[in-house]
This record gives sequence, structure tokens and C-alpha cells, in this order.
Amino acid sequence: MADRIESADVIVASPGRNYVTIRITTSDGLVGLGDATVNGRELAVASYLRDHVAPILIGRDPNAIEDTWQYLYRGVYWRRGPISMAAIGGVDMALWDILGKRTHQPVYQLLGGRVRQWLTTYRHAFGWDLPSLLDQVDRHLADGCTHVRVQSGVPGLDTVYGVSRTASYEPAGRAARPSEERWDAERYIATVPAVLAAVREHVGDEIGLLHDAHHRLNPNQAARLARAVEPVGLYWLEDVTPAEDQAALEFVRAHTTTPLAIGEVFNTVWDCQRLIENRLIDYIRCAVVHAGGISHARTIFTLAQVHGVQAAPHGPSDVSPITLAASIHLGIATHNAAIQEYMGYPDLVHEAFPHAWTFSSGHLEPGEAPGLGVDLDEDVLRAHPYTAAYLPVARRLDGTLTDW
Ligand code: GCO
Ligand code: MG
Repeated sequence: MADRIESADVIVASPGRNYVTIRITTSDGLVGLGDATVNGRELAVASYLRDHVAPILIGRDPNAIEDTWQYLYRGVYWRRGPISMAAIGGVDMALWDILGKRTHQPVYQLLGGRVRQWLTTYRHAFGWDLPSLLDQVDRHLADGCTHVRVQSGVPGLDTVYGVSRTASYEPAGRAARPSEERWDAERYIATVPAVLAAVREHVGDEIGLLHDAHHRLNPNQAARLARAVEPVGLYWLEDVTPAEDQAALEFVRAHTTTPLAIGEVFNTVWDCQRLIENRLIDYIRCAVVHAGGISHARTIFTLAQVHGVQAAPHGPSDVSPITLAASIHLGIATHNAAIQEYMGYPDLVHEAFPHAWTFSSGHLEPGEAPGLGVDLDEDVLRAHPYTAAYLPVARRLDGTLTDW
């Protein structure tokens, strides 16, 4: 008898931070893993999977990856959105993992094989002041990294996106409700260009410098910032305006030659079709999990290739090492994949998800294990149950709620 999906179970655990994992088992005993984490809304996607997806997966052909994607996407009528697309993304990754194990091939091979030897990454460096920022930048460069995203404190603000009070950066706070931060875009714009210029001066011209504005500027502020940093020669300026306002990028684009990157909150090709077709961005940054898995991220990256836009998938620590694996396999096989974000993980995360992919000297490599090459250590996961954690919300100085 042909292989069938026998079970699909969902594991929510918090080895240092919360992750949602779907594990699909086939009638011939193969097991595939997928990541379905949505930071701060983990239980919603777990319920979507447990209550609505797992029951209808049972009995389906695990090899029918594209048909299952269409079945879960078109078959639901209520399409798109981060929860359903992350759920589909998790299932899709697990099915590619199974196909790799069945055929004894790493997934990148099934996607057409290598187009490069490694994936170049960028790391995240932050500091409340310039000396501590330069210190983190230097540490990444000493590790062999060639690209660094730099985020700095802003005088007068106690909290800023990407800058932490602790040694590593983790925005989600473990608490029953989100913390509240204060934000002032004009103070930020007044600070950042000089900081970036000082970092450029420090590292020289060869290093790729990136900066993330985290969707917090209006089009005019974004254009002013992008122009002001032109002399720095950024590799990219990320998320300058709220991502849902595709027309905003038209205005920014018209005023600057600074390369623009956006997309970590997009879920489908329809969220960025206009940006890509009109060449309003240089890099499309969807996360493989939040954009419906390997199958749909590939659709987005293929459209981008047609229009000269490069792919640069999101890779924060709030996507699990399974998404990172999927991203590496896809990136190593995708001609227009430019760079992969690698925020890194606490040690416990590496223990909970033993993986064949490796990171060294600023490079990620997929390894040669069949499938995605990621496992679960169930003892570690059991010992660290889900704990409510939320991303902060932000208010302007006068109390108006704004984009975090
Ligand atoms: C990035 C992102 C993240 C997000 C996080 C939210 O570029 O890595 O902006 O740091 O804030 O993924 O959950
Ligand atoms: Mg970002």
C-alpha cells in the first residue's frame, strides 16, 4: 500500500524561548519536522495545527507536497495571515524533510542542488553607546563575519528596537502581558546617521553594514534617514516603513539610492508582489516559516529573481533551527539568495534541536544529512514547557500607540 501520513503531533516548548514544532509520521515510519512558531502567538498556531490541520492530514500521501500546500491554502477559503501561513509552513517543511529522508538526499538536492558553496550571513550587533556597539561589531569580525547589522541606543529613549540590556538580544519578555516601550522617530533619525558613519569609519570599506528601522518611520522620515546614510554605503536599510503600506516604499525609493530590504512580516507573494514587480526594494526578507514554508518561499523568491530582487530570508532566534535549516537548504539552491540573517541561538536551543547545519566564519552550510537534518531532544523539550511571552508594544512620548 502507498505511504500515508499516520500522525501529526504538535510540540510547544520553551528551551530558552518558545517554539512550536509539528512532527509528521508516515505509515512506513518516516518522521518529518517543521517549525510553526509565531513569536508571542504560539498557542494560536498550535491550536490551528492540532484542531484543524492535523486531523485532515491523516491518510494523505506524504509525497504530495504541492497538493497538500494547495489543499491547506485554497482548501480553507479564509486565506493568508501569519497564523495559517505558519501552520502551512510547518507542514510543508515536515513534508520536504520526509521526502529527503525517503530519497536519502538533503533537501537542497531535491530543490535543484547547490548553486554556491556556503551561505553568507549577517550578524546582529548592538550597543547603548558607540564603544559597546563597536565592541560587539569587532567580536563578529574577529569570528570571520563580513556583514553586520548595527543597532544603537538613542539619547532620551530607554528602549530601542534591537538593543538589549543583556548580552544577547531577545525581544519577547516572559510575562503575562506585553511590556510597553516609548518611541520617538525624530530622536532616532537625529542619532542613527552619525552612529553608522562612526561604525563605517571603524570597520573600513570592505565590511557590509546593515541597519533595521523596524517598520517605525513614516515615508518622509524614512526618505530622510535613507538619504542621510547614503555616504555610509549600507548593504541595506531594513523595514523603513510599515510593511503593509506598499505605496510608502515608492516614495522612499524615489528619494534615495540606499538599498532597501523588507518582508519579515509578509506571509504570501501577494503581500510583496507590487514591491517586487515595481522594483521598489532590493532584498525580499520573508521567513520560510511565516511565508508558507519552502514551497511558497520559493514562489516568492522566483518572482523576485524575475525582477532583479534578491532574497535574504529572515533568521531571528524566534524562528527555530528547523526554519533555519529550511532557509539554508533553500538559500544554497536559490540563485538570487544573497545573504541569510543569523541571529544565533542560546546553547539550550542547539541542544533541543540537534542539527546538521553548521555556522562558522560567518558562513552557514546545510550539511549532508537526509532531509532537513534537524532532530528533537524530547527530554530537553519536556524539561522546558511553554511560558507566556510577548513582544513589547510601543507608544510615542505623548502616549499614542505606535509600531513596535
Ligand atoms: C529581525 C527582526 C526581529 C523581529 C522579531 C520579532 O530582523 O531579526 O526585526 O528581530 O523583531 O523576529 O519576533
Ligand atoms: Mg528586522
